[in-house]
Amino acid sequence: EDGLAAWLRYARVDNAKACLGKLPSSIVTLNATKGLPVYTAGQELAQGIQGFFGKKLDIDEHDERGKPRNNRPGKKSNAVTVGTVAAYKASNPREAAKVPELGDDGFYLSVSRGNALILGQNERGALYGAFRWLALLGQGNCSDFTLASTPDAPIRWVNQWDNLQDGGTHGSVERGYGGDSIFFWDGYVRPDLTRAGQYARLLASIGLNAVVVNNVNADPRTLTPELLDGLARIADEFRPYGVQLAMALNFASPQTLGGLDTFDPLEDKVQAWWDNITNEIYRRIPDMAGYLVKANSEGQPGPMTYNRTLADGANMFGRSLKPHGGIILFRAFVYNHQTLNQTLDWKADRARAAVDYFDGLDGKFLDNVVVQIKYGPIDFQVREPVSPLFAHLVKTPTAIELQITQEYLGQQAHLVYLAPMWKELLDFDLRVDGKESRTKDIISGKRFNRKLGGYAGVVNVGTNTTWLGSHLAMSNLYAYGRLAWDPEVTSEGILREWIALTFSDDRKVIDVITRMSMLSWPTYENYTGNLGVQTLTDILLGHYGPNPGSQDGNPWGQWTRADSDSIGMDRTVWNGTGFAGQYPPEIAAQYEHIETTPDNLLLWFHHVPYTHVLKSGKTVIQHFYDAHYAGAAVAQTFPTLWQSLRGRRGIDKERYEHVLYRLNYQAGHALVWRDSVNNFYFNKSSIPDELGRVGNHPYRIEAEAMTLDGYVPYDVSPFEAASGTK
Ligand code: BDP
Repeated sequence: EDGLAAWLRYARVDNAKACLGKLPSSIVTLNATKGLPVYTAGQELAQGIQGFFGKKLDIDEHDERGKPRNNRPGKKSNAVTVGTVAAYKASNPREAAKVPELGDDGFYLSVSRGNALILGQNERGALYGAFRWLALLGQGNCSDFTLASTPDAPIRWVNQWDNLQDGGTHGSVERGYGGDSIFFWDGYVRPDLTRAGQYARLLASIGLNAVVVNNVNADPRTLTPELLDGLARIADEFRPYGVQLAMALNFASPQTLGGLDTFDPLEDKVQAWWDNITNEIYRRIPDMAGYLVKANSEGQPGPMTYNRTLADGANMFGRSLKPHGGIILFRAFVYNHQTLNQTLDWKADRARAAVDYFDGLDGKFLDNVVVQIKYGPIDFQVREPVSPLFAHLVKTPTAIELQITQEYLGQQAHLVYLAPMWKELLDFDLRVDGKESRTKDIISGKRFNRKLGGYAGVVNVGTNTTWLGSHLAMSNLYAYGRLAWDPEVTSEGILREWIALTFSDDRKVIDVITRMSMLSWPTYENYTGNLGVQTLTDILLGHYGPNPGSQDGNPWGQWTRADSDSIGMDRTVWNGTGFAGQYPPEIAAQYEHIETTPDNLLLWFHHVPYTHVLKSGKTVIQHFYDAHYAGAAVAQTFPTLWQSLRGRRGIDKERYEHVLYRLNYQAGHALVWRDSVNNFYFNKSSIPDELGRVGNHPYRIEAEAMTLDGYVPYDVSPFEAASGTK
């Protein structure tokens, strides 16, 4: 098992025999066309049932009037029928009338005594229904049931930060930790796109419906004819799975690629250039989903270059896409990384940027523009409050941007199961107009009565057979899809299902991996930066190991403002940057005061002495020391827990070794984290650890004390990240 099949292994289930009598004996597809989702659904059902139970089913294709296309003799009675509601109506109007109303992409699934009916509101809905049933069968659940399910939000997209070419500072997938791009190589679309199709299959199986295939830091060359032809080939690989292709654009393309003397969004020739290129794209890819644009952010060009508003910029794309039914996801991640400087301006605060820049723009966007907002106001940290921008855009559809690739969260070398964090963010009640306003209901469109909205997940899979670089990290992709479909499912429920399908439904396997995974986010938070101080990682380069000293004094501005006696970013209105005031009044009031701010966000909102006493009765500094020790201690238990699964069903040698290697590494790196962060704050504050642990590690063998052939000691910067500076 190399991970390529992920949760779609279709491995034999434990009680296969018990199910045999309850399974259909054939598959009927309604009006299926090869290369489209209903056809794919038939194939998946055959493959899945054969894999799970060893039972081979024939596929009978029925035409648009419900008549068999291939009249096989000896037709069996029990069948699983799969198709769209419309196709079912044509052959079976009376039964079809009983099917409950479904929303876009929804499905109806009814299993009864060896017969199954899987109907989609559209073609891909049928495929989603087939995959849902297969997920249940794969857990050994072959009981009768009826289910009608419509996704909570229409936008369930994946963002890939793939570069056309290798040689960027981070290789060919920006913030990707699973190898090179599966789409691009050497400036072109790869000749062999097998992996693109396999990826689409995984995404469809969890209800995801579009992929932005190139980096948000977009290369204008994406729009050259050769590249567009290549993108059309990717779209062809996606189509059988109902996954649509979308593209990230570089705002300055009319100038850099098109040779115009401007990219001002209000110039007619610029609009005409985009209209034309958009037509060119749709000529090749008629079902293209739309665009994603990062503008005026981290050096990227945008409308503000010409003193135009962000709405002027977004609407320009909206206009070009409109005749084709496409949508534009315009990112809210707008901030000026050059002028933000805390040393010059005490009130400078990157967290404020999104609301400040979008202020006054609500209602000014065309109806096919969606604002894509990172979950927190800064940047994918281990704990952030929900972005207040969700509460400001009432007339404008929004999507939440989550990160499946663990950029600041251990880069897949650390186990961090993210569903519990996402659920907290999605469940958070922003109290807009004093009414219940949960993030999930804002983005789905329910709260403000909008049609569009949803989810964008930065996934960044690569050519590695494990997709993300780690087998266990795949639970995050699985959870992302399941939550985008239905944010009510529980983190633990998702996990148990994913484990059963990825490894096996062996009770112990499920329990142990669930336990480790559910512990993993709080554990990582504990050893990398707690109390809302953010992940104390290196900020200027890789965003990986500990480097608390790099957090302050640079314009990228994820600041802790730690000095010798106090720490935390004062974001209050009365004395700080005013960020707390960007929330609706009830929430603003809560964050404004130390007493009502939850401890886990204390240092996000307030600047306090190290000796400040928390609700728990501990001082901030002692909590820091203790939490880093506690987190690192839990990480030490992961390898042992995993080892208890050795030889269990589904835990094959290849994956066992791969996972064990990473967990051992994590256990070690957690100690490095613990000691660097603790030493750093000990050096700053000079307040000793009550338990005498910090700065005192008698059991450790220091690297500089070893005699090793071929190794040379050198000075490490920052020195706290090393032992004795070496
Ligand atoms: C930061 C990443 C950077 C991205 C940027 C973004 O470090 O690689 O380009 O976000 O989301 O987190 O645009």
